[in-house]
Amino acid sequence: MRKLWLICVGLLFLGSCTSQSSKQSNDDSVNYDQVKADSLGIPRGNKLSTAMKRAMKWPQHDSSWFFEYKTMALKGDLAYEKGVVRRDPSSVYKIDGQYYVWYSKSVGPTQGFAGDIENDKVFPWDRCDIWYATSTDGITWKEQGMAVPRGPKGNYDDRSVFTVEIMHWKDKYYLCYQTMGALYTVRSKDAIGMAWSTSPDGPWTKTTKPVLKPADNGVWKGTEDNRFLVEKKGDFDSQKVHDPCIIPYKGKFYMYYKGERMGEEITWGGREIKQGVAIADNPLGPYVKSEYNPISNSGHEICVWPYRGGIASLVTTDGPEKNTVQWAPDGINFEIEASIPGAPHAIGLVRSSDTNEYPLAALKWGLTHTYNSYDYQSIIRFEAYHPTHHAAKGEVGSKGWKGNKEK
Ligand code: AAL
Repeated sequence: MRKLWLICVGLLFLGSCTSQSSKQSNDDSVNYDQVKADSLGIPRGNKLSTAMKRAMKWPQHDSSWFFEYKTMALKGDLAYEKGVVRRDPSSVYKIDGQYYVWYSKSVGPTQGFAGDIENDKVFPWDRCDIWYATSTDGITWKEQGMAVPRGPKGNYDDRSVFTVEIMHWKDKYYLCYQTMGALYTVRSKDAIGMAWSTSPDGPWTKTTKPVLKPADNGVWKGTEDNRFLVEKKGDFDSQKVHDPCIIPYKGKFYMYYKGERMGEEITWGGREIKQGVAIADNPLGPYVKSEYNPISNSGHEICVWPYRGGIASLVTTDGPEKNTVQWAPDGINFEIEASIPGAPHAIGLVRSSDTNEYPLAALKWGLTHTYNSYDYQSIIRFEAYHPTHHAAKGEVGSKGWKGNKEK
């Protein structure tokens, strides 16, 4: 008897599930667009699943933003060197027939935060200076030396200068980069610094003060050096401002950056990371954070380029919208254009190419970095291409992808 009762309850439960799913698979004739439905393979009729209703809202069946890529090792001085960290390459500029790149460089293993943080190296990007290299083919590189060193003891940048970007504007070059002042603790806040020069070979003049700082509206809980314990988390960039990249845009200078938040949590897409933009009238600032910040809900290193009057962005690594290419007609309001399998991170784009040629022209080739071990990273090259078919080996069309190499 008890068994029969349990079976009845089970059947009732199944019944309610079925009626629930048929409720969800209902008519969506309001948004139904026959042309789009044919293109996207959305069934006719009035029984659309939630996934199909969502697909119906996609703007188009367009693969022009979709890419795959391959990576390859660099040669010469930027080939992997044990005991040395070279990471976070800047954009690449072609100047007088030579490609230039700037990057973070440090030596020795990472000890972390458990030991003597006054003398140890807590991260691979701790105790870095900014170095640069040149190449004629983008594959074999010659390291030219240090461009920007850490500041003197007591300065806001005396512990590390790292994750650099370059902007060429009129007759000057501007490097912007992350800075860390001693002591580097788990709760340390950082700042963005800048240096300018009339030549890519320097000498570089640093601004006396940071050009961007974290928001000052979070409150730590207690005194333990623990970044997850907070009374108040504050804005998305209450602890760190990272990965600056400046784009001259609409007669102003848009500095895109990544924020890290005090009390960071894990979301349904991983780390709680967002990006923002700060805007200035002049390259050296002052940079004012946009009222619309944050302008992404995901991402890690900034990778942005101008495209057809707007700004495109490759969002990687963290958050629910990681591994997507997005585009904002106004540099602020981004929409997803494509989802990229395992998108390359820490990218340095080749700024000399015409990024307006087609959506992904900026990504024909560029630099990225790889973890040879937790301690040591090296810079590598990527080349993106636009696949036009998915075909088996030997199948007609299996070589049918359009190369994306620089012309
Ligand atoms: C990078 C960047 C920032 C972080 C670390 C070094 O790739 O996001 O620079 O601080 O990792």
